[in-house]
Amino acid sequence: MTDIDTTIFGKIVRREIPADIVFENDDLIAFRDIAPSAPVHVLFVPKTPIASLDAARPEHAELLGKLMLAAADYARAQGFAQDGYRVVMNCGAHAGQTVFQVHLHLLAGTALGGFGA
Ligand code: DGP
Repeated sequence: MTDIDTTIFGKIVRREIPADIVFENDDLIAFRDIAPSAPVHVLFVPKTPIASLDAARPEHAELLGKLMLAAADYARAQGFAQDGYRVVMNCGAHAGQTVFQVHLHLLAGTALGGFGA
């Protein structure tokens, strides 16, 4: 099995564990983070296995673009674009990546201090 299949996010895609899913299409799924760092904290996860940004290759460019645009579309639709929001992708141990399937954090709903998720 490959990355997303063996991660907790694979279990969410397969509905083996519950999650507050806010968006899904053939390419990706988005759900609320279990330990939110902001009033709004949603994770955007591609369904194609990619362990981290370091494992991304040119053939993943379109999918990663779709991931960014899905987060932007969601933020706009929810009314966060006017005041602003943050997207973060952790890569590897020093960034604090804990789930080894690429995912984009969307943080919104308040003025975000400092930098990071
Ligand atoms: P990162 O540190 O960038 O790998 O972020 C992983 C995030 O995944 C972290 O903020 C917590 C979240 N997370 C971990 N397990 C679960 C889970 O079972 N459900 C949900 N909704 N989020 C989870």
